[in-house]
Amino acid sequence: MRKYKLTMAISFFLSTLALTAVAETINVRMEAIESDLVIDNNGNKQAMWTFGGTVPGPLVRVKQGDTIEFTLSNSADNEESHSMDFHAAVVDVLDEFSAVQPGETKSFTFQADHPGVFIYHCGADSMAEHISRGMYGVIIVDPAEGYTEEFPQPDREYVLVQGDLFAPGTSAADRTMGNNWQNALINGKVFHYDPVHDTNASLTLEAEPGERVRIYFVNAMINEAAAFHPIAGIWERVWDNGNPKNVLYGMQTVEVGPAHGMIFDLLPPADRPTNNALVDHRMKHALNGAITVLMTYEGASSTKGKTDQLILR
Ligand SMILES: [Cu+2]
Repeated sequence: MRKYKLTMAISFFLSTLALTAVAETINVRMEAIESDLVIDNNGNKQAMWTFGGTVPGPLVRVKQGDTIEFTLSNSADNEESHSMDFHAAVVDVLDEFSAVQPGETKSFTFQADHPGVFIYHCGADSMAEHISRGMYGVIIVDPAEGYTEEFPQPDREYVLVQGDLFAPGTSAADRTMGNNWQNALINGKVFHYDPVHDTNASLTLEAEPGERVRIYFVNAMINEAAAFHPIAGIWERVWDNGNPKNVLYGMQTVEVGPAHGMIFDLLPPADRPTNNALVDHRMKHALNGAITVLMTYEGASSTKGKTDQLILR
């Protein structure tokens, strides 16, 4: 009995040591940029507000337990105040998440204690306008225990962020009420990865037959949920909020609310080439931009869905 207790104590000590030993401090700097951005596959532009000049902003990826030292700079050339709201942070909304005036810079620190896939977004007034003009992105917090049988290592990983596109010049009040809504954006563009509905689309997601394809899906739409479904497939597993403890099996359509994220795994057949259309099954969203084609075939790109190719630009 004593030996058992001692073993337990040692293994607890070692696991604590392992957790603390790998925790790192990560520096993340972003600049708020207000500029005209291409919002479809045809080169059309609209006045957007961004973190770092892209929609979505840069992907932040850390490990559970890591400390993030974040700095937001708001150029004096900008007209708006901006702020940063990391959904992976437990802090003070009036302190860390407060607005940064043009010409100012602000830093804060938080520890990423919960694993998962989280949105980050600007929370400056009017939040509806700042988010729907493109001020959002994704932070992935990988679980401290790494991959397990219940949370297996994927062969490919893609990040898909769904956002709104309103008619140019739409006021904050109209955006809040959903007026003048025009399109759904996937990673910043209408039908970004869908050459079927837009022949100008040059990108698709790719995988080899039989690979485990992991989608980090975040809904950045300000008012509406996304009903995420893989046409001609079934989500083999889904993790609500991307937390390995929140697993669902064999799902068809999963509702992802505004400002929420989930992990979706797809296992395409190993013995034939296949295609899936990853859609928001809400037809209003799908047919106005929220369809993504995943092509699975032998000889697929060896870089898409790997290392720095999680968000295809
Ligand atoms: Cu903003």
